[in-house]
Amino acid sequence: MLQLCGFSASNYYNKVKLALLEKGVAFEEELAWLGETDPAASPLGKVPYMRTEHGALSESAVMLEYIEQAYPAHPLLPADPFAAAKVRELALYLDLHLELVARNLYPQAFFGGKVSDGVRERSMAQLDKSARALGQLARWSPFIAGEQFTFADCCAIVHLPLISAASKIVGGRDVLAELPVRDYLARMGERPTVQKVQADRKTSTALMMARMAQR
Ligand SMILES: N[C@@H](CCC(=O)N[C@@H](CS)C(=O)NCC(=O)O)C(=O)O
Repeated sequence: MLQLCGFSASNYYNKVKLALLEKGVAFEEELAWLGETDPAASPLGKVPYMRTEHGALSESAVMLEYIEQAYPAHPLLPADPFAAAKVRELALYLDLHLELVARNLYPQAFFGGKVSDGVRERSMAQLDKSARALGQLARWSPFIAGEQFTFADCCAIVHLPLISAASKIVGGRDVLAELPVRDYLARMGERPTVQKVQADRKTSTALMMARMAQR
C-alpha cells in the first residue's frame, strides 16, 4: 500500500492527500516532521514524500502524476491532452508563482519571525502579478479549471488560504481579494475529502506549534 510521509499541517502534504482521497486510493500516513524525514526518500528533507511498491518519490507534483497514471480510476485530469495541459499549467502557477512566493512571507505571517522590507515589497509585487495571471487562467466554474475536480483544485484548496492570510498579515492586504476565492473555497469545503484534510490539518498544526514552543 502507498505510504504518504510528512505531516498534515503541510499544504504540499495535503495537496497529495487530497488527490488520494478524491481518487479513493488506499494509503497509509507515516508521520515525519521536518528534520525527521528519510534522506533516502526525500533528498532535500522536504515533505511530503511517498513510498510506493517500486520505491520512494519526492515532489508533490510528481506524486500527483504518478498516482494519476498508476490509479486511473476517478481521474483528476481531463482526457483531452490540451485540457490536461491547461490543468497542469494552472497547478504550476499555483505552486510556483503564488505559493512559493507567498512562502517568503510565512516566517513573519505564521512563525513569529520578521521579514525585511525588501522581501515584503518584492513578494507583494510578484504576488500581485501572479494573482492577475491566476485571474486570467482560472475558471471557478465550479472547479478552478472548469467542470471537473482536478490537480489544480488539489493545489488551490491548500494554497489559496495561506496566500491570502500571509499577504494580509505581512503586506496589509489580501492579494487575492479581487478573485472569487471565498466562494470557491466555501464550495470546495462542502466536499467530505476537503473536510477530512482540514480537520487533520487543525490537529497537526496544533501539534506542530506545541513542538515549536518546546524548542
Ligand atoms: N516543491 C515541494 C515543496 C514542498 C515543501 O516546501 N514542503 C515544506 C513543508 S509545507 C517543507 O518541506 N519545508 C522544509 C524545507 O523546505 O526544508 C513539493 O511540491 O513537494
